[in-house]
Amino acid sequence: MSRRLLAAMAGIATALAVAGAAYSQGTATPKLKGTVGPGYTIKLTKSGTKVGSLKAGKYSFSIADKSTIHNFTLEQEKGGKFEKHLTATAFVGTKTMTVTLKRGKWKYYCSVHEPQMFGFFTVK
Ligand SMILES: [Cu+2]
Repeated sequence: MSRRLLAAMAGIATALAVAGAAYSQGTATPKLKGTVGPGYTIKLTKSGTKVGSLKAGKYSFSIADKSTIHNFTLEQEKGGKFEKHLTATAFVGTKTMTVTLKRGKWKYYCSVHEPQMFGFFTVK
């Protein structure tokens, strides 16, 4: 391999690294915190405030599941079909995942005790 080609490849690698850093800085994923249990309670907060309305986009969900009888389920009720158990019923601990929220009405709940444990928020 020629020196010239090596130099060109190094230049491309540097350009890609710089572009990657700029990209990750420009798209900091907002963090949401979900808590379920240990009692019959479920909540979703952003910076300590209950989530009521959010802008559409990617969010990092950190779910603290404090009970073996509850789960944290997220569902888009209007405007889409997303439905997922972010934590399983038997699971206890914290799980973090990224979810893309689309415009519509969303619900979070424990699927075992849905009539008692739920909340809503709107994505605009
Ligand atoms: Cu439950």
